Amino acid sequence: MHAWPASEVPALPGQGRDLRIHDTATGGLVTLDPGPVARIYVCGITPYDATHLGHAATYNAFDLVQRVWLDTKRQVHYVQNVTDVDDPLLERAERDSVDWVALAEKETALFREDMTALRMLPPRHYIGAVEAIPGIVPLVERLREAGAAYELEGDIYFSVESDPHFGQVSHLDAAAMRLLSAERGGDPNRPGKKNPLDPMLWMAARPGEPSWDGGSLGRGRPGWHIECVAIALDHLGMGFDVQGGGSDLAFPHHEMGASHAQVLTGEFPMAKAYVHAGMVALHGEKMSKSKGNLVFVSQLRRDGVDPAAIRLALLAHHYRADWEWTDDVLRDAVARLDRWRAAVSRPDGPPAEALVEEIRDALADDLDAPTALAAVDRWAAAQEEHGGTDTAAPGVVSRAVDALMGVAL
Ligand code: 5CA
Ligand code: ZN
Repeated sequence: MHAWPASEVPALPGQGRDLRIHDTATGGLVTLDPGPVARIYVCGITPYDATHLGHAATYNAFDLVQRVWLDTKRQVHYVQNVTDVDDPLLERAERDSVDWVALAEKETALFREDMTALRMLPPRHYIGAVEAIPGIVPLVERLREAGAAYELEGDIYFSVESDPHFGQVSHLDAAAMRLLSAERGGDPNRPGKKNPLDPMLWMAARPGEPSWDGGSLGRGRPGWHIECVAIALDHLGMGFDVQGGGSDLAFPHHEMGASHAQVLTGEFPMAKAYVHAGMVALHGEKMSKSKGNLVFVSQLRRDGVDPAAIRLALLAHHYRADWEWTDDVLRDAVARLDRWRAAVSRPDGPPAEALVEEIRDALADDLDAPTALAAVDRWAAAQEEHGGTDTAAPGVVSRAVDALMGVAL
């Protein structure tokens, strides 16, 4: 699949910082030390509805990761998937009497437009589940040959007990895992499973549903976790730097994915940090396609909201916090954008070197965007109050805000 165009990332004077970030698996901050090429896998959308602000907030967090690394002069190998075949997509297509392929293509196209408008840097590889099937089948076959997978009425399940490290991403107890598994795509109550938590690797073809040739697995379609593992191992290999997504993916998705990969390769861990963004709510409840309490990026854009203001609204919240979208959040962001644009549109201003370092320090410290915004606010306030004589400063501020946070002033 093709991704979307990259906005330019201006080079900044001085030195970037190594990223320190919260890792769900260890429960603490880790300072990542990627080689010259940092490797990150971020779970992509299931394209059955338009991009909402919760999605945008999560992708904003990982865009910051990429920008902090680029500022250290590293290359970034960023991979993202599109879950372009899965139950929720097929159910929505059925409900709306539309072709599931057309629905996935339409919503993926809209996602690309939203990401471009928000200046989110694209992944180097943007891979759909369907196109990944030829790589998924041999992995499931290998798991079965290794005794880590078993068949139940034609479906193939992964045995969580085959991974001695199972549980080390989310650290939940069995009861909590069981609850979340039922909520998030698992089937803990299906009779005949070895362990209720075992996730499906390959679902045998169901009447009226799309299916693909699975070699020795028979016709069917892939499970959700093996999709991301196949794409990540194919393009990044084991031991990559960051596995990213929203906090609702920590269990079961990232736990199961890590187990699949660890059993397949015999290596541990799959990723050096499992990074999870908080959930954005609307009217007191997590924004979710299934509940329908959504604010769409594309709707805001149609309403004439500047994408840079949407981006500032996201950046005003720490990525790990759960927060609520309100009209005030957007109003504050629009006002901040106006203040910043006025401040950088003058021919000179207060010196900006220290500000660039403050933004770098804040973002390298677990992506603390609110602290970075506060630093820019102080510079803009000083500009408004007494101005300055540094003719380079307004340009330096614009470039820093764009390079490090994707906000075009
Ligand atoms: N296709 C899978 C991942 S492989 C999936 O979870 N798709 S999704 O469309 O449901 O979500 C895409 C990303 O947005 C995930 O990282 C998810 O955790 C995140 N996300 C979904 N809802 C919210 C929300 N309300 N707030 C923050 N992030 C969210
Ligand atoms: Zn995923």
